[in-house]
Parts: sequence; structure tokens; C-alpha cells
Amino acid sequence: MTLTKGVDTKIVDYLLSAERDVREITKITDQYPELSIEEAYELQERLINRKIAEGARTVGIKLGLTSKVKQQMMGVHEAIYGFLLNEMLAYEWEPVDFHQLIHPKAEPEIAFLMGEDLKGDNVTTEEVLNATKYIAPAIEIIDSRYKNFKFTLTDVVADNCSSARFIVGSKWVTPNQTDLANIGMVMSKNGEVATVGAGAAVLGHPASAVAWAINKLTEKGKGLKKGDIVLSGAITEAIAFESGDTIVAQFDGLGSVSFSCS
Ligand code: 0L1
Ligand code: MG
Repeated sequence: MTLTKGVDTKIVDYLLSAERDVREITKITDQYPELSIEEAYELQERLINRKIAEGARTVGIKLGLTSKVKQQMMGVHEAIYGFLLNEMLAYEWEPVDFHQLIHPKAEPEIAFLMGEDLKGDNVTTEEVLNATKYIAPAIEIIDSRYKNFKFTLTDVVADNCSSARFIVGSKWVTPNQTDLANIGMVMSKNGEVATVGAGAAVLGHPASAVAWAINKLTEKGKGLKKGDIVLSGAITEAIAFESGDTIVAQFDGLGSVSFSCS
């Protein structure tokens, strides 16, 4: 399918209205089954540009479908990426408002803060670590705009990979202070263990996932900039939460990150 001007605007309006009106929608491939993955990234770019035109600012990127389990579930062999905006940043000390979200879920992730620009089509894990100023524990709140969180790969890419909010913990360490692949993580909901995992769940090593994303961005003439935040991908499955819940993710050597939902 070739996206025409009218169709792309219609799809972007449809996705933006679901988020604004806090309501789930049927997936776009129900109406446009031939949409390609390249077109989905074009739609994602248009959606982000609309938000920028309305005053938002990009602050980095996020990776999705980085675990083998999730890739198998979706029947795909590759991760995906989307963009983080300043308005998605939430804080440990300020409750996340459940009523602004459709059916949110929390994912434990490792955040990278880039100390240098990084671009290239053959970027390695080591180059990512060298260009990283700090890493920190993070939680991503995903909130697919699609009904029941059910979608194809093209749907989810167009929907900016279900991005909604993210919280970064206050303890930042240099990458050489910790073994990111072997880092253990326990995420709890209201004091009960909800998921347990290790950094290696993210494409073998979270920095390898970041390298993958940079190589992909470079194909589009983009890259990471000094100061960008990267959410490297979920360490475990996502956990649903609602008003009144508190989620804490505790990482070995990295400390914890948490949020409450009002
Ligand atoms: O950040 C993520 O891993 C989510 C990617 C999109 C898939 C989903 O919404 O579960
Ligand atoms: Mg995520």
C-alpha cells in the first residue's frame, strides 16, 4: 500500500484522538491490512511531528519487543523503536493519573543517558557503552491505543510503540560500574512480587539493544544526540495497574524506581 496524503492524516488523527479522548480504538490494519512496516514508521514520524507542532519536544527513544518471548508472541524477529517526548516524563514523587490513560501497564527497563552523539550503520555494544554517560533504573508505562492491547507489528509501530509515560530513578551510575547483562530485577505491585528478570532478557544485553536502534535510526538519517534518554526495552512482561496501585522496580546495584497511580 502507498500511503496517500489524505489517508496518513486520517490515521494519525485517529490515533491522536484515541489518546486525547482516553478511549481504545480498533486497530488500523483492520481497515488498511496492506500497511507495510516502512509505512508504519512513516505514520509514527507524522504522529510525532504533530505533537512537536503542538509544543512537545523529543527527549530520546524507546525500544520495544526486545525480548525473544515477546518477539515469538508477535511472530516477529526484530525489535521496534519509538520516540520519547518531554510530556511523557513522569516522576516518582507525583502520582500518575489513571484517568488520563486507557489500560496502562508498567515495564521495568534500564535507561541510558547519552554523553555523546552517536550515529552509524554498524554501531557496536561497546561504542554504545563508551558514549553513555549514565544508566539508571526506569519504568515505562505503555498504553496501547488499541482495543485489548491487540495489534500487529505495523499497528504498534504507527502507535509510537504504545508509549505513554516513563519514570527514571534518581540513582544514576556510569555503565562500567555494573554488569548490565547480569543485573537482576524484581518488580512488585503493592508490595507483592509481580515479575522477576535480568538485563540479558533485552536482546542479550541492553546496550546491544541500543546499538540495534542506532543502526536503524541511521538508516533514516537520524541518530542519538548527547543528552538523549534511551529506554532499552522491557526486562519482563508488562504488568497492568490501576488507580491506587504502587509499582516498585528494584535493580541489583542500580537501586530502585517507583511510581504510584492516583
Ligand atoms: O515498550 C514495549 O516493549 C512495548 C512495545 C509494544 C508492544 C506492547 O505494547 O506490548
Ligand atoms: Mg517498553
